[in-house]
Amino acid sequence: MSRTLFIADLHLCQEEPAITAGFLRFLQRETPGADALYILGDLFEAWIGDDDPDPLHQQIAAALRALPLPVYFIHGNRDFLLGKRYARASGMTLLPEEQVLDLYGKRLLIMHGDTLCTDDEGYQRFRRKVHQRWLQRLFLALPLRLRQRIALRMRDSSKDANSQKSASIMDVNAQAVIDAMQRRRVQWLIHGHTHRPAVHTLTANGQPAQRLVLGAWHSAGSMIEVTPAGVNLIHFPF
Ligand code: LP5
Ligand code: MN
Repeated sequence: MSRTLFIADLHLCQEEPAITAGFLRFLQRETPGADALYILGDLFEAWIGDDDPDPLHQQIAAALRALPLPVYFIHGNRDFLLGKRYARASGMTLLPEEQVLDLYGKRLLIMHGDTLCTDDEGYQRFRRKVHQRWLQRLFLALPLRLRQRIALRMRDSSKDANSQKSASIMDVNAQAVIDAMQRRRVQWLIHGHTHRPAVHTLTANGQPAQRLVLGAWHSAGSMIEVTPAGVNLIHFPF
């Protein structure tokens, strides 16, 4: 049967080998026979440049490249610097931050989800800054060790900032969701980022609509499967 798979927020890193093992097993088990795999950001815990010699990156690139189906990638807020070189090495196609898909007769909007968190003004300011092309070029030109130190500092500041923020500020803004779905004329939205896996029903374009949120891969896997029969959020052990 036709099926297309979506995942996000794996936050792969050396320190969490169980998640990497779970991901590699997921690829082996789920991708044969599927039409495509979409990775909606934060595949990696932090990305400081395609030239990072981290062996985990090579291992993941080799696993992705060997897959029998097309793999698409939308950047997350941790791996927005993942570039063309790594895309080529892993065989992934980089997509823009929002993409509309036509799947088995349904129009679906996919994105990482951070842009929907418009109540989090501190984050949106930070995002606008680090998405400036010139600043990214400057950062990528720094020595690797310095980039590692800066990323670590950013992670620490982010953890500090998050501990001061309410849970609702760090969730999506309801109007931002409706606006995005109306702008793209879709009744289906799939995203990650908030780590709050759920299927939400709402009204957009004057009609019933659904927003599916992928879970983070902390202690179990999370994926969405779209088939001609429907859209399912599925959790599974590593
Ligand atoms: O990531 P998470 O889950 O902790 O929180 C996110 C938002 N935070 C971020 C920041 C990332 O964690 C940092 C990733 C760094 C890796 C790449 C480095 C590349 C650098 C490139 C430079 C061009 O995304 C967090 C949200 C939360 O999601 C929920 O939506 O709230 O937002 C913040 O925490 C933003 C803060 O409000 C302010 C940002 C503090 C960073 C300050 C930078 C200081 C840098 C010092 C450098 C010398
Ligand atoms: Mn994220």
